[in-house]
Amino acid sequence: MNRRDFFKFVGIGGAIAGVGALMPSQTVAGRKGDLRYEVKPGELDDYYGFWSGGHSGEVRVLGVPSMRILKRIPVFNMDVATGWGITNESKKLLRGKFVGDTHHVHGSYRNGTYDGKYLFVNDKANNRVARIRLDYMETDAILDIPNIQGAHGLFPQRYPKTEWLVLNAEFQIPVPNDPKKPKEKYYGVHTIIDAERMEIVCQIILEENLDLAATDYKGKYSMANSYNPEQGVTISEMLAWDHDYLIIFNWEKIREALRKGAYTMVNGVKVIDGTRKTGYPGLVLRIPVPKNPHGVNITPDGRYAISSGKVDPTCTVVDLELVDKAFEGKIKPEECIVAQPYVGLGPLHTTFDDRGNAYTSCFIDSTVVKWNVKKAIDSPKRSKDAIVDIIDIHYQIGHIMASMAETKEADGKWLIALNKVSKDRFLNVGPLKVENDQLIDISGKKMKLVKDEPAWLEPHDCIVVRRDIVEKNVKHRHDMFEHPQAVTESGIVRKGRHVIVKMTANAPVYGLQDIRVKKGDKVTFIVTNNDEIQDLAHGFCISNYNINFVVAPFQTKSVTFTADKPGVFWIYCTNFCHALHLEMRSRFIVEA
Ligand code: RUQ
Ligand code: CUA
Ligand code: CA
Repeated sequence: MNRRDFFKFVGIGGAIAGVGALMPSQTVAGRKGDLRYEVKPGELDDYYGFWSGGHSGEVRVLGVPSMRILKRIPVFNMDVATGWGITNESKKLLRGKFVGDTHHVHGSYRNGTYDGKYLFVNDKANNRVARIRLDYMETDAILDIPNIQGAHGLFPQRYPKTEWLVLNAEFQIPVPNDPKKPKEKYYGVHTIIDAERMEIVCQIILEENLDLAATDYKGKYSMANSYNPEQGVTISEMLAWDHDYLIIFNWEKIREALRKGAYTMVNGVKVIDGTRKTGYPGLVLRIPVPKNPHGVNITPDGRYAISSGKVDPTCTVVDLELVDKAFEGKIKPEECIVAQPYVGLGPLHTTFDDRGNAYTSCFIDSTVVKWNVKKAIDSPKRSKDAIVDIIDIHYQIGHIMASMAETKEADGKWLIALNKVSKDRFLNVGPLKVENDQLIDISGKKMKLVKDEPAWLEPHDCIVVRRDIVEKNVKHRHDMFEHPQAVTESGIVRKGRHVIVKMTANAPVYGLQDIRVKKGDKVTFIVTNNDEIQDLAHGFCISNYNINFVVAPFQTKSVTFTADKPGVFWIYCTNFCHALHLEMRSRFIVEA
């Protein structure tokens, strides 16, 4: 036994009897646990993986199981390779904010599974929500959320389809944000967003902070774990109580409060009171769970909500059918808890297979713990009886996600462990090392680690979506006239001191060879790639003018700036598009 295993054994202590059943020598029953994970040259992956990019501000698309990175979708960041943040179109969405922190990326749903239409992602840094269109895999809307800080848990409605999104505010603040307010007047906020219009429907304020988010499979409830109902502003205050809450929001009551006008307007948003004493009746249910919980995930059958202990080594299983009764006042909130299995130290998130098993990430133990939900319900609270298998990961796991696990079509094939620390798993690249996303085959009884994948800071969470759901919706070219200024014929229009240059890009030429303006003119370039050929992007860079973007097939982008430097400036194509790509250039002549 090596040192690490020794410590683990000591840590698990009394679990040794349970762990005995997990010894590697045991034969594997049931499904084989030997899924194909090598994707050979020319072959395609079985799943699209969508990763939040953490404080890089982006979203990444990976192929699973190869773990090849296929695309980086700029969202809250500036991306020079695509020109995101530089063009008029992207500036309009970003409004000058290029710092983001994407934590939770989720797809839009219909009937409890992904419909392949949109992704949604939060920005914890600047309190925004972005929507990505999956047909182009590009960001198409960004919504600023007032009255909140720490925009964290985000989840779309799963049933009957995604009309609403919920967003949890992890940090409590005064609403409105008045610095004179004492901390007892700081609130957590549950924001409801119209997913199609990307508008705020309303906000519910309460004393508790709201961390991770989930919605049920019936369109009735959304939820949040709260680790700071104490309204603490220091770490010791946040750890003061021996229990915190899993909080459930009743959507019928939210709609009722809106209909009855039971809200006040704060910064243009309808704010409903959800506080303990004066809150709208029947809207919020607080289920006590052990100290400083993390995560809330719903079993694919829709029956149970599971929140992890974080500071406590258990998971808490809440029966959503009992939640109905608790809202009706027939039982107490704590009576909704049907199991509390011991899983390990530092449990954070839970994911699922299609065979009734849950997989919980344990940060401190650096393990993934597979446990059976039914077994946990039949076992005494805090017992280890429900544990089926434990696997070491490398190291310090945060999020965890199995293929299709956030849908009713969970398929129990692949599991991703998103590990915060890689230590010695890759070549040393200096003090700031990559993270380690590990691919685990969960198709058999025992979990099997098959791949390490370095991940640049800081992929936070992911979803793994069956290829057939997404692939059919992804387009090869833009719908050209979706952009109202799409250029079919090149030309220059002068309106006083504003020069509007319309240009086509068609390999290997731009629609205009020379563009002449006067120093001090305001210049707008509108560029449309009207190449019919698939997969042929053109770049548009103006030398020494700090302008550089690409236009995908049939896409239009524009840029407006002041021609403040006289001289001859070559406009050139940055994206290798043709044998004469280097000759694809035009002169931008700024007369003194
Ligand atoms: S939280 S590591 Cu931002 Cu997703 Cu749990
Ligand atoms: Cu167009 Cu290179
Ligand atoms: Ca607490």
